[in-house]
Amino acid sequence: MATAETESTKQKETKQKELVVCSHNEWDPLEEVIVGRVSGGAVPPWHVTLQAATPKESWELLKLLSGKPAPDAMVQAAQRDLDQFIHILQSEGITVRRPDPIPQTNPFSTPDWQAESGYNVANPRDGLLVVGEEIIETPMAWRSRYFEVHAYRALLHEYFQAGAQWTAAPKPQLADSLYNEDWELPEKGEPLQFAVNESECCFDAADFARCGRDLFVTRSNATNQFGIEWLRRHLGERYGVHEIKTQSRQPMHIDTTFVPLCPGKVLYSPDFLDPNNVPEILKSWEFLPAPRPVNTMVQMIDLSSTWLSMNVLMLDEKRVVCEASQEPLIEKLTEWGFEPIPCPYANYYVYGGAFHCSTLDIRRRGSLQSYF
Ligand code: ABU
Repeated sequence: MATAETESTKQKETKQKELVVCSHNEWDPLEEVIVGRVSGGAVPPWHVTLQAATPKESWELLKLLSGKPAPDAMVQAAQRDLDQFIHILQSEGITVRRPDPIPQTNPFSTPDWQAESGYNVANPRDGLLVVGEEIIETPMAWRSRYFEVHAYRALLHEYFQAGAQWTAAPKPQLADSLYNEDWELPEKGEPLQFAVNESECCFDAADFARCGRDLFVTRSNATNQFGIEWLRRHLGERYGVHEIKTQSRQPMHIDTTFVPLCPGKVLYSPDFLDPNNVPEILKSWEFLPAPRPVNTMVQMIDLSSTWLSMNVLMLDEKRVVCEASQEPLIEKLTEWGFEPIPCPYANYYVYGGAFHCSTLDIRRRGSLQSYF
């Protein structure tokens, strides 16, 4: 005979099954994920927000190629890596969904400004944030990304029709006054400068890491305090939003600085984070220093820091998809008790992301918990 306890467990499981969007953290067993596309992408138009987020060595080429379609050879190489990644996910029993192939190469304008082109739909992690059963469109700071979310509309409609909560943060105007046009790369040890000020609310979802009832965020060249405060108030008292101070001179997304792997363990970049300078709440967590990245630069243009090496995707508390050539990281993760799944992905980096950036976990099996 079923006890009251098993009945209630069964009810919970049934409820969980019905939730089409449900992801509370970065490590519960992954069931459904959106994976980005590389076709139809453009080299992002030159802008101070791009300059502030990309290696200095890439600036001249980025200016030269500004707004042009991504070269074919680049698309094909990235597609080969992407196919392998998708194959791994599907072989692990995970449902893979894709954005619509809407070309991002056309110019467009708003009443306030014009953009030479869009960017790409390679990184769903930036424009959409899943917190529990809610999916939130984020107010991204790059003008080239203003309409990127349209590639996800069909999926958003489907998730909404199936019962998900769908919200859009206030759409910013992205007026000229938002940008600090005189941004300069600070010398090592100098105070950080940011390409966006506080005149409008903006944030990228990839500046947030989710650990159940607590989220961690970095102020960056895409996320300002206005954006952080908007999300804090929106989520309300059920959640804590804690700021992680990055030492990156070009901060853009928390997932190359601070990557929670499972309850109590976080992978961090020793260049970007001082584990002695983190919110008090994290004091009981183990900080695992990521080994120095193996140089994987295969394309002429580089949009990200080398710490994309640690931009891994957890399939559950153990299995972790890592870039195949990052052997020191793979070795360390194994030593720390994880089960790395290597996948070549260096050709994708030119799209500005790796496994975490290029995915959006829609559903992970688990419930809302506090880990602190
Ligand atoms: N989109 C992730 C890139 C972050 C970085 O350049 O460190």
